Amino acid sequence: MKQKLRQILDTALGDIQGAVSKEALENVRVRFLGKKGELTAILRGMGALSPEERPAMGQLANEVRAKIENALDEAASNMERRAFEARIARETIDVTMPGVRMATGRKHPLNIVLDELCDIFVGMGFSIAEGPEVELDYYNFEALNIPKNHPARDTQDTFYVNDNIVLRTQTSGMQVRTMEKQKPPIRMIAPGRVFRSDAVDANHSPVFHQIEGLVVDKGITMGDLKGTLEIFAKRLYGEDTRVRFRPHHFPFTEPSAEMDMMCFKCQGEGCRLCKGEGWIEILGCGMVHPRVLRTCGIDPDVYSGFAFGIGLERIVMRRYKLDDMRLLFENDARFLSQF
Ligand code: 2NM
Repeated sequence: MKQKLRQILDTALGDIQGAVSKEALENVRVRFLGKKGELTAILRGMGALSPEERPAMGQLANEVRAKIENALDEAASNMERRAFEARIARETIDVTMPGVRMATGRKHPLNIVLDELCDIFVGMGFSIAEGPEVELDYYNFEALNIPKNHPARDTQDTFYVNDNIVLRTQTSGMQVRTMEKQKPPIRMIAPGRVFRSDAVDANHSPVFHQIEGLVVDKGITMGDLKGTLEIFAKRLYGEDTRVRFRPHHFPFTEPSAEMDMMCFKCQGEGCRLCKGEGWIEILGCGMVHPRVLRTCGIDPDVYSGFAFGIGLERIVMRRYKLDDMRLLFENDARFLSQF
């Protein structure tokens, strides 16, 4: 029996040493110490021994049991320690490694210039009004004295959602809304995205941007229009900038004009930049038509006003010497990351 116990101990210790997992250790425990285990069988057989043999053999069996249990415990805790060490090694962070630079976004060139234009007007006391890009026919055309048969209303030029709703072709709807709910004095600009059914090429896009402005008060004259827009041009292009006003026609203003600035490259001589004109068109403007004022609830016998509309894309293209408008809408990061 002594020999049998020693053999059990040797086999158990060998198996424990060879065990590579918790499951393997548990199998060893069951095989030797479990209810039907080999050592358990020996202990049960003790009853057959003589009373003289029993104490020594009992002690030996208990020692074997204790050794196996210790070996199992030790192997289990070794396994846990090794797993923990492996995890620590795996999760080690080298705090001396150089950092990974985060890719930060940046302002789109249209927004760089838009923000600048807004700053200029805010600096002159204008407030900013934003509104819907999907607009009622009434705000986009009707209230602006654009008659039903006007070519601008043609489906060739305007995206219609239905008979009454369009994608706004100008931001003037916000001017109308402002006049409807605010008593003069009014000084506001409405920047935003507008839509016209144009084919895409280097100088056209069905989506583009405008900043339209409106001033209404008692005694506003063409002199206020010219002074305000000349200051705007000088703030944007420098104090040396010269401007001129050319007669024009818009249904919503009377009289109407376009403002040009003298070509900064040829000083009015005519060159490639200004296409031989000597002048570069900056914006459209005019005195708000009395009919528009009245439609919006403002008495044209008491108040007068001027309005203007500035196309953003052309200013941006000139500023950054872009020869193709599509660059502003294709969102190619190689282009945009230069700003
Ligand atoms: C332009 C040119 C001239 C304009 C007029 C109005 C309103 F609502 F007050 F009548 N808003 N914007 C206007 C005037 C727009 O764009 C070239």
